[in-house]
Amino acid sequence: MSNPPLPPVPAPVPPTSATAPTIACDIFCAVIDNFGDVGVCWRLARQLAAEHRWQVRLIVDDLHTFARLEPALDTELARQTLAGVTIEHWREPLHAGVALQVADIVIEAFACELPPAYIAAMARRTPPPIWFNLEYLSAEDWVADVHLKPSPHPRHALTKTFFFPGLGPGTGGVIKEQGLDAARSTFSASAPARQAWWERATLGPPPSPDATVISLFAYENPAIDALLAQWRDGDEPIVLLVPQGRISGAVARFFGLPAFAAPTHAERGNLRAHALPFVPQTAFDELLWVSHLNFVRGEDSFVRAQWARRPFVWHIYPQADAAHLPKLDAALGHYAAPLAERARTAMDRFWHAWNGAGTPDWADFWSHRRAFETRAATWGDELATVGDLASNLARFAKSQLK
Ligand code: TRH
Repeated sequence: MSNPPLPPVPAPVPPTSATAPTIACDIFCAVIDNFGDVGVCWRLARQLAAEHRWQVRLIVDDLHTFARLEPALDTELARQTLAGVTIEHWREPLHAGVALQVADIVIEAFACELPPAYIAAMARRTPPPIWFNLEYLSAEDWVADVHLKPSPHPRHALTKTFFFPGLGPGTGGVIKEQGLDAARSTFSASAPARQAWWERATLGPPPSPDATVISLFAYENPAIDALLAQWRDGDEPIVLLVPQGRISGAVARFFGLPAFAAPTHAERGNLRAHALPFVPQTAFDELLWVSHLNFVRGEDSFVRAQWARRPFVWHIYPQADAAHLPKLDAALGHYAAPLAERARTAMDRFWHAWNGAGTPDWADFWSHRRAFETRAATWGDELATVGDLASNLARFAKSQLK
């Protein structure tokens, strides 16, 4: 049987020569670990190129990690163009962008420290570039106070502006492409598109309508065993979708398998689990859209889960000295605030249990499913009022260009 055509996914299109970009932007990205650093930068680069018509160059130190998100990338090339973005392999310590061409806008992602030679070239440029440090996302209140604050360079006549993503007013917002809501609606309204997704991802038909579909993208997590057991022993059928990654080993152990890699399926009691391949970033949203509940992590998948307008559980990136816990609470402060007390407490407990404090209580959490679904939709509307990160950044940058 041939698959019906899929709806468009929100991959921005490159600019055409008729609308030649006029603003040049360099984004520097150092991959610390996992996929979030390059995941955020790649999304931002594509959006600035496609929707703002900027001439974007993305300079990344780890092309192998990048290629997991964008399989069209050739890891052997020093320079290539994809989706209207020039991609350069950042080879430290000497490489600093071909011929030290300094763009109008320079984005240093996540304090990755620009090469000194590039900074010197920035200082020689007239006028100097608009220089941003793009920070990690945090929902904490102080973010709005420091967003867009300038910091003069200690030696050069350059100013770095701190750009803080956030979930509330006065912050930089989070990334959202113009076509994202339309793509989600089209996909969700199309039974053939969803059917094709299930056949492609699980090599089988969609689950029965009474099943609760859950996606699981997480770091290693000691709470997983209790949760898998509760799903197995629960009253409702659960279909679990597990993209290959750091939690796959624990799922394999639960089912007594040597590994849990696509296309493995496993079943115990009321739990049926599918191992999924890691897909290109442009296909990741569909996993969130076919699921009733999404477990997400880090930064970029956390944001995509919010735009999916479905209930989700966040596995926050763990930091030393539990520095991540205030960030978890700050996010809950925004997201869970309008819920009735019992639902809010259940969400709070479950998110904390998933982040190391206590044992998750699935029955209690999911008894508030309808309230969570309603909140997921109203939260999407609220978050949209902050404006999308790329547009917020572009507007500020243009206001600074002389
Ligand atoms: O991978 P992450 O944990 O990334 C990060 C980094 O660890 C970073 O150092 C840290 O500071 C930051 O989190 C907070 O989680 P994240 O941000 O959700 O990135 C995952 C990316 O992987 C996201 O862009 C979605 C993408 N993805 C795919 O493209 N295909 C897939 O199949 C899956 C499961 C994910």
